[in-house]
Amino acid sequence: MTSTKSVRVQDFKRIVFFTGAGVSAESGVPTFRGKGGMWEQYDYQSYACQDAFEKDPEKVWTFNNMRRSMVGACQPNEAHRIIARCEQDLDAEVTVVTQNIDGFHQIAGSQNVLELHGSLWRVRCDVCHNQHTSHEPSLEDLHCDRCGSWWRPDIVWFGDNLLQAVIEKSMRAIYACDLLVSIGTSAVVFPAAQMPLEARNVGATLIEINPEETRLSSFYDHCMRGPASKMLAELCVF
Ligand code: BJW
Ligand code: ZN
Repeated sequence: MTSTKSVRVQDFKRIVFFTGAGVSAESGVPTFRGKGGMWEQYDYQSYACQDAFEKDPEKVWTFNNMRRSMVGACQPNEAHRIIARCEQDLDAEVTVVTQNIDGFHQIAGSQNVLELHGSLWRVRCDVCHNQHTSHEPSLEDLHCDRCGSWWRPDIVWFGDNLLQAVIEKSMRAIYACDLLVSIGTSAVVFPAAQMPLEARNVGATLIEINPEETRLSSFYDHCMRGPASKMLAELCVF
């Protein structure tokens, strides 16, 4: 593994930033796993799968409204801003493939963002296929304005399939990239966990940014151990 000092983002033409909860940690949004993670306090079987929603939609909505308020009170951090600046300032095609549902990449100015696990701000009706997006800190009307059924948070829960169109666009970007930077993901949730590694098959340079080692660290060309904002500031020198 060579030093990242030899890597200049300016030398790449198609860059993918593949992000997880760790990129928003410095904004004050808790990650899912590890110390202080969401799953320490809320077990995913009761809050993050379709069965839980069907059993007790109010409980699942209380959880998600709490998160809307909490995330709504936070802001994107320097890591999101550096990634957005890469899209704006580099002579390269930049794609953000994110597992995050907070929308921070878009708020920071990234335009080419693919959300693998949906959005905290979008709801859908599985009865009449209506959709609604709002940044209200707490969604007041929890029922579809067309047919009256429960709105369902448009988040990809455990056991849900990811949207095929989003997977296809993400894989297209990954198979075309010459640099992939994975940031702040524990790489334990499938199919997302495996996706960055596909970039190896097309000869791309792979960089992992994470304060901790992950189960997939050994597959990366370079690992930068530290918080996302500091490591990205070192990597992306304009
Ligand atoms: C920093 C930092 C700083 C800290 N800077 N870094 C057995 C084997 C294989 C697969 C399965 C299995 N059993 C079940 C499955 C399938 C399942 C799965 O993968 N489970 C695993 C947990 C085992 N997957 C699914 O169900 C998916 N669907 C699917 O596979 O469909 C087909 C199917 C259908 C039916 C049956 C089986 C298969 C869907 C997965 C959806 C995940 N959704 C969630 C959100 C849930 C709801 C909600 O939010 O309300 O998405 S789960 C949660 O984890 C969230 C995240 O996007 C996702 C990934 O987490 P992430 O981003 O990696 O965060 P953390 O917290 O894990 O890690 C943070 C990292 O940041 C750490 O490494 C820190 O070190 C680092 N960090 N500070 C940089 N400052
Ligand atoms: Zn409806």
